[in-house]
Amino acid sequence: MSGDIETLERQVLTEIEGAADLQALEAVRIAALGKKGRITQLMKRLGGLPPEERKSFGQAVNTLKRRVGEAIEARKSALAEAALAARLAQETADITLPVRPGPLAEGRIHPLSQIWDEVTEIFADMGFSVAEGPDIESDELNFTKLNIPPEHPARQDMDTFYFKPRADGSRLLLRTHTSPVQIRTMQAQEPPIRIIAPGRVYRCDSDQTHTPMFHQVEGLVIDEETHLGHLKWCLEEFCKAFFEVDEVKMRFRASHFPFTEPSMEVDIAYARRGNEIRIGEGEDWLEILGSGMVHPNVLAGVGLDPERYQGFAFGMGLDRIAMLKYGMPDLRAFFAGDVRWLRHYGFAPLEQPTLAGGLSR
Ligand code: 2U9
Repeated sequence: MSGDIETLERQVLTEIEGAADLQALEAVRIAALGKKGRITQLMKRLGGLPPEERKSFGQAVNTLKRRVGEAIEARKSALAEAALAARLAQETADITLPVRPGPLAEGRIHPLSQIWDEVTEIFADMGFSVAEGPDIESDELNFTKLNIPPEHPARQDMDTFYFKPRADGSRLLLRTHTSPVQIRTMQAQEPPIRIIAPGRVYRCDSDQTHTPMFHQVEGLVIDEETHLGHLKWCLEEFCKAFFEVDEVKMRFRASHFPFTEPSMEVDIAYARRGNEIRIGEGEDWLEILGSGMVHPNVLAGVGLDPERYQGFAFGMGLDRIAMLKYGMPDLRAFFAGDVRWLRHYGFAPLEQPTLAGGLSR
């Protein structure tokens, strides 16, 4: 009898070792330990044995069951491991290879994201950090702190989207510029400050070159002895880097903003050569940004002594400079979600703009 058990054990263990996959192993398990399996059948003989043999027989079958069960588990792990190793060997990907044609290669970076990265890269190289703030702002931070009191005409000019008034009469609004981010930064940290604030802004306006939501990047530098020369140098360096030219002819035109004094709008020269537009040379002018020295009232409003600190600020429409740089005629197409447009104007996803490697390729 114990000879039978040993033979069965050898047979079953051999079958387990020989099972080539999980399915074959399951078949072996059922044939041995299933309801009608050989080991299960063996147990049924127990009743017919003389009482003195029953105990040792029962123990021997139980030991057999345990060993076979353990062998099956061990084989199962080995097979699962082998299956995983085979799959891993087959599924290796060489991430240094270029993207193959297919849906992945179809993806495009939106021109606005591209411009955002280019501008950030240029100012980061000059030591600016990026500051952010909420899209929903208070009247105080969007206007009052920027030297735009309640009766100021700029409040109307900006075509503000207001929320319903609150119980105390105050109204929240969608920020009309990213300037409140600079106010928040000045309230939170001591000079020297050197930040850019890129983000969405909102004005109730819509035509070929205006959308109710658009993007700005504004910059702010606050330090002791900051002057117009710093502003001019900074914006010239920006324009050369942004338009990827060695020299750029620029014009600083006197202007007016409530938050800067003096204020200047900045134009760059361009020339039309046949179908091509040359930026930085020629006799025609393109307005690209506004700028100025931070108004003393703005400095005082955040608790900075204007006798000790000065600063310069600038602002530009990201969508507008994207249109200029990449020759896109209609701003509304930016937000239409048309893949044909994106395929035409978009950028390759694996090419990040860097000053060393080139901003736009
Ligand atoms: C603080 C102080 C001063 C930000 C500035 C401009 C000039 C400007 C426009 C460009 C085109 C807005 O997108 S646009 O319509 N912006 O001309 N912005 S100076 O001046 C600041 C900001 C914050 C505390």
